[in-house]
Amino acid sequence: MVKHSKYDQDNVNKEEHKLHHNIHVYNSINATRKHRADLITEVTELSNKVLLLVLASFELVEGQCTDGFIKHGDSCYHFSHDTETWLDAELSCQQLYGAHLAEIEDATENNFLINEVNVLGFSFWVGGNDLQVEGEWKWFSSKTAVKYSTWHPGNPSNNGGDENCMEILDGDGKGPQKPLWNDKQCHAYQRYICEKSTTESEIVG
Ligand SMILES: [Ca+2]
Ligand SMILES: [Ca+2]
Ligand SMILES: [Ca+2]
Repeated sequence: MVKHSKYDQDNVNKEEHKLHHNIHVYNSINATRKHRADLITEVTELSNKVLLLVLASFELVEGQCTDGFIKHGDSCYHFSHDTETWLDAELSCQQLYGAHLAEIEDATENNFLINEVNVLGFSFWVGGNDLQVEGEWKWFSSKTAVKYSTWHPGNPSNNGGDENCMEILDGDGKGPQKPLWNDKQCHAYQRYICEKSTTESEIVG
């Protein structure tokens, strides 16, 4: 009887031990699962962060201007050293840089450009023209009407009936310079300002 009871007790102990062992195994499996889930979450968060960093660096590259261009607002500008007729200036902007002659939308953009023109001390072609209809000034690339303007007093003058292209005057080098716009004969040779959006990629070839 005692022996039998001892046997039972041993069995009970064994079962209890097994049970504890199983609970322990179960708990550790659960802990491993949780650890794994935590790890996956961590890795996911980390790769999201890496992705954001990569995107941010792309944004940085995209928002910059290529060599020879100056950034202002959402545009990059190139002030040429060579001189061209107005049409060849536009073609140079397109073919060399994937850009166009600058289009001046507002006072902020104009102020930025005339400051640069003041420093450089030359007159520059920009994209305005009235080639299609005399007196109707349009921007070449966007084909939009010239709304904001800072014409030199008495201009556009259409002197000789043949002034259809827009330049930013260099201020004649007199006193405090204040470059203003002038209409000029399109076949004159001038430096020129190219403009392209910071998000446009450079056209090669
Ligand atoms: Ca512009
Ligand atoms: Ca004209
Ligand atoms: Ca004029």
